[in-house]
Amino acid sequence: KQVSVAVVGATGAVGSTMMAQLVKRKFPIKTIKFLASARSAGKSIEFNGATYTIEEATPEAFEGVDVALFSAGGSVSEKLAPEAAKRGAVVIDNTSHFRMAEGVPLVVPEVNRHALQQHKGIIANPNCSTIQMVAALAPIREKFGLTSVVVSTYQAVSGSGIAAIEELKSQSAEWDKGRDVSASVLPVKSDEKHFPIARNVIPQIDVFEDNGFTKEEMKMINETKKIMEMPHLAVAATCVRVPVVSGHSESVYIELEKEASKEEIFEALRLAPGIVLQDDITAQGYPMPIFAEGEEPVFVGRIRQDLHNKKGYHLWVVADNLLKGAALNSIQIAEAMLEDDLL
Ligand code: A2P
Ligand code: 11C
Repeated sequence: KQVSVAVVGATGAVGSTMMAQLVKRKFPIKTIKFLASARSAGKSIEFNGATYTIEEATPEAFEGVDVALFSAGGSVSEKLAPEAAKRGAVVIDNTSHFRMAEGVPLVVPEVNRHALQQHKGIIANPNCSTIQMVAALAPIREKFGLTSVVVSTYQAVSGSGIAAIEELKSQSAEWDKGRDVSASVLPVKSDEKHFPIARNVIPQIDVFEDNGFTKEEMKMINETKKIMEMPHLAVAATCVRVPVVSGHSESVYIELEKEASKEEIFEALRLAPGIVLQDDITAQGYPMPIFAEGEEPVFVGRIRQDLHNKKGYHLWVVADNLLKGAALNSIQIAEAMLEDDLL
């Protein structure tokens, strides 16, 4: 079966990665169109050796589309995803807008593929930092249960879009100026203050909520419970931006229901789809973002039993945030829907 595809936000960091994934994975495309803002409409875009003209994302643009891959910001999804769904397209939305909505499946195929069956036209792709964490936790939960998760993240600037990548690059070029380098994007474009990310780490991703956690931290907390179907799971997160272009890293502490040996945890991860166990401390073998960039799997290493709690384990989880964290997971959702006759 071949399907008609629309990529919304084709000029962005995630949109362009989605296009590359469609080609790489040989997604069965009947027709494809590339949508962005009015600013880009009329410009050319290359795809699989051919040149296409970018169109403005309007409700009518979704006529005849089978699957619409959205990555143009929450407000675009809010306005246009229902319009696309109304016209018969299945929307796979990369923004946070619909993720927690009742009736919208929030899916990492290796973890909760079955949730796709309940879709009503819109499927949400989780936040990048959530995807890689639940992908690593699900096979462990399967065998040993899970009672709590405490995560600290080290997130790459590409999670914040092309402007943030440019900012890190230009600040790195201005390195000698030290703390006087100019900043106007990170931590949050719309927030009052901006700080350099070169030579720095910023303990703020997205805006603060009333409870003192940031929106990114609350996404990790709420999305993890929804995807794992564990509404009472105790989850806490601290999300931090680091001067890495691509590849989010996470230090994750988990508590299990049952005791497990390190070898048993290794075995659960070795057998899990989409996971690469990279844990050989005798040879300094552990995941790092420079090696995860451009790669599809979620890499897990530095696995240690806690010294005070035998049911406690520490893990280090790294993945390319634009691939498994966004574009690849979206395409995998589309592939799963095709296989399961949902498209
Ligand atoms: P455009 O290039 O026309 O502004 P990133 O997160 O990497 O900055 O990418 C954002 C993506 O969302 C871009 O493709 C951008 O297109 C698109 N976008 C932004 N605003 C709109 C809008 N109002 N309608 C459609 N697409 C939009
Ligand atoms: C970041 N996780 O790294 C964010 C970006 O909800 O899809 C992804 C925002 C989202 O900045």
